[in-house]
Amino acid sequence: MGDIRFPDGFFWGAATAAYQIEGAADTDGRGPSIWDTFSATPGATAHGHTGRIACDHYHRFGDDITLMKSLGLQRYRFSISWPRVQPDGSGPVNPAGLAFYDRLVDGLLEAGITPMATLYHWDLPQAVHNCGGWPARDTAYRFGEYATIVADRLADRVADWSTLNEPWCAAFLGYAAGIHAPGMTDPGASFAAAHHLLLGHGLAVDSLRAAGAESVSIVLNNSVVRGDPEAVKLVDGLANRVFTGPLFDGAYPSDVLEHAARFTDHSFIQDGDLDVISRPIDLLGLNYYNPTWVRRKAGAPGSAAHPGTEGIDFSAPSDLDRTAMGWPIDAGGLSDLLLQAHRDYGVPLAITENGAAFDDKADADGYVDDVDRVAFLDSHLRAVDEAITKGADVRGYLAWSLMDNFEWAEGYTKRFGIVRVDYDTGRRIPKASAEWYANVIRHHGLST
Ligand code: PNW
Repeated sequence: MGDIRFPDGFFWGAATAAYQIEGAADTDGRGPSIWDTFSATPGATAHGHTGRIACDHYHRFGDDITLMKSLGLQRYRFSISWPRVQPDGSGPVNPAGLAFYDRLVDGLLEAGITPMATLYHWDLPQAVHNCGGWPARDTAYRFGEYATIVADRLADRVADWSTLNEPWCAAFLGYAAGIHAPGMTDPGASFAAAHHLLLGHGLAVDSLRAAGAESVSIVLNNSVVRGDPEAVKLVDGLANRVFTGPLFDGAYPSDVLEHAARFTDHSFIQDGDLDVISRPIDLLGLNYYNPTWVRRKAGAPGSAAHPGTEGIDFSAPSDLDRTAMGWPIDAGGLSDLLLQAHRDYGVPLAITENGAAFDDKADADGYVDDVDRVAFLDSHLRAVDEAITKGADVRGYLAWSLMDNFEWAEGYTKRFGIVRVDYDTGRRIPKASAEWYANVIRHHGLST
């Protein structure tokens, strides 16, 4: 081994999402989102936790920027809350909501941190859901209009934009498995949702271009699928190619269409949609947590998030270490992900999320010596280096997450932050992993 240095210009940062950190759910005219409704539904989230207060980043963003600066972060990826900007998801804009993102962006720029804005990280305005949500075509047009509002306001200062975060989660965890908002279990609706998310993406690309955005991307959580070739092909289709086919080839793969025909007649796919969806993008953001293992096994229930996978077993090898989410740790999957994407899509890549929840033990001062998280991040950065060495065009790395936050269905019970949040006082305390990461950034690499 030896020291690892990353390419010149490779960027370092951290990521968050609006509903997971902002709180201030009723403040300054924000409208309700499907996550407010879902998290208020008994049994939907751990302990009934909600994002109503979360990390109170809406009020503490100034201190959070100071913290980012002290860690040496070069970039910060955040998402914009659609219902804060447009409380009903269409019609009147909420000036106070837009003004928050003005303050955030100006503060970041003043601190020398490059903002990377994501337009949609799952907090659909409830009013849009009430009109049909993502299974309805109109939602894509509303999203395109919302994108214009935000881009017209911020693109003079924000160069780097993503349209959607992980449309797979939004469509299939939200509408098929029902474990994310809006909590539906209707596979047909999940395929329609996926299509309208993609259409909304394409329309938002046009909005962003028209406003002069410099770099436009989408963030996917492509699965690295390992196991029996036949099962791998099916799950790769349902997790990855259902999105990357339309985005990069301008067509749905025929095997995916055939499989989905068990649940839908595809009548939501209209002439011209694929042209909009396949608009060129500048960068593909990839979020990586773990691979997916699949094998044929008689009687296996399959995965509700992958419609029609009865007879496939999704369990990971039992010898792998796991995070507090129960997710297997496999850093090699990150090199595989990057090399596959490099080979298949021909577009520059960035890691827009990577990280892990562990059972953090805070000392009396709130300090967490998270050696497990340091080891996780270290091994995954080595995997990024390996992919770059083998030719993948990877432009940067963002840790998930800057701070502990509302982990969706898991509420506040799972901590992904490199900074601890004391939810009683709101205090932020950098963990050992934050100090380690600051050092990685300073050295632009790792020492062995
Ligand atoms: C991502 N899955 O979510 C999200 O972008 C973050 O908001 C989230 O906090 C982070 O990963 C950690 O969970 C995912 O079940 C949630 O495959 C679930 C899955 C994948 C990604």
